[in-house]
Amino acid sequence: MEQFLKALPKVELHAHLNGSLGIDSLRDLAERLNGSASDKFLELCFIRSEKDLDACFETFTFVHQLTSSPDGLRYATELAVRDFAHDNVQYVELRTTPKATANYSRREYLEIVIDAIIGARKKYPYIMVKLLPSINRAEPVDVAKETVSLALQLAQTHPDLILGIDLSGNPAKGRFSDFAPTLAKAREKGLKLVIHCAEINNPLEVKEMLEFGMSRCGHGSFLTMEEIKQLKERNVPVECCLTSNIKSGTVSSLKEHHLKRIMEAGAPKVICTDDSGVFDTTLTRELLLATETFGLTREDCIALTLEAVHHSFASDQERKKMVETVVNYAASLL
Ligand code: 6MZ
Repeated sequence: MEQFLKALPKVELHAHLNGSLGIDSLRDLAERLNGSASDKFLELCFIRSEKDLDACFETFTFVHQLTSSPDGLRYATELAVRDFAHDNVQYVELRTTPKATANYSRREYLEIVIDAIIGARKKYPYIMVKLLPSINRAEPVDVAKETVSLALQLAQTHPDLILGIDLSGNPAKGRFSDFAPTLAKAREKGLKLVIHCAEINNPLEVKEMLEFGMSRCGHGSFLTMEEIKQLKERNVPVECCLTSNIKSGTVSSLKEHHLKRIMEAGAPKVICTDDSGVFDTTLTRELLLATETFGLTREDCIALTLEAVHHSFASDQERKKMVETVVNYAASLL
């Protein structure tokens, strides 16, 4: 099964750029920037088994140190694409929060990432890469407004690259209702919305988010059966990130993972990594965990991949190409 899943041309729809650098990439990045990589520092960039969501958000601050310069950010973007390409991912929607440091502005942050993606597309032509700028809900609303405004401007020059906006960050911080008008503006102007929703237990906020609507729901760990049915009616998939949910302690065990309830309800879902670096996983591994835990077959994994193609924000032509690649792979196994 593992070999089959590794070779499967996979589709990744929920991946945070700074969380998606595997150990080798982090070492390459630290060596390039600092001449060497201390094992102690690299250890800080990974979650062990804390089962603590706040610990996850602290972990990102270590990776962010390596991407706080233009060179670090550019190389990290290329390495993240490299890691997905090596896992035989044929399409990835990378999300990232534009940051302002002493070395770049939020606009420059996005321009650097865009340039790096365009460069990486040439180096790894097998993989299609898209970009979803993220709003960090722990930051002020004015920052969110700037992010949406930049995304809209840059989407004009890169319409095949910037396809939507993500709302993420520590779910215990900030209020969705404060960000809703800014998200609504992004949607009105044509950007898709992916929203981290029900990652922690906050029924009132989940209700607000579902009323507001979204193209895909990030995590959904605390959705009730009623809410799962609502998403099914609207054809909104839940982006299920198994290892992330276990390591951050929002789901108690793989067997208890809500992917089971979602599948039983026949509701749409996609399997994703979230932060393949920080959580030390790959999309191959996430699919393997799903097969081992819920007894999925090869055919189920192919169906899941086609479902991910369907829910991606790729163009019709790109989706057609992805379907063909998956179908050809399945046919080659017969
Ligand atoms: C919510 C998350 C997340 O944007 O610097 N992020 N937000 N829930 C999660 N589940 C564990 N995992 C990552 O990538 C890292 C940032 O993505 C968000 C956090 O804001 C984190 O700082 P970028 O590329």
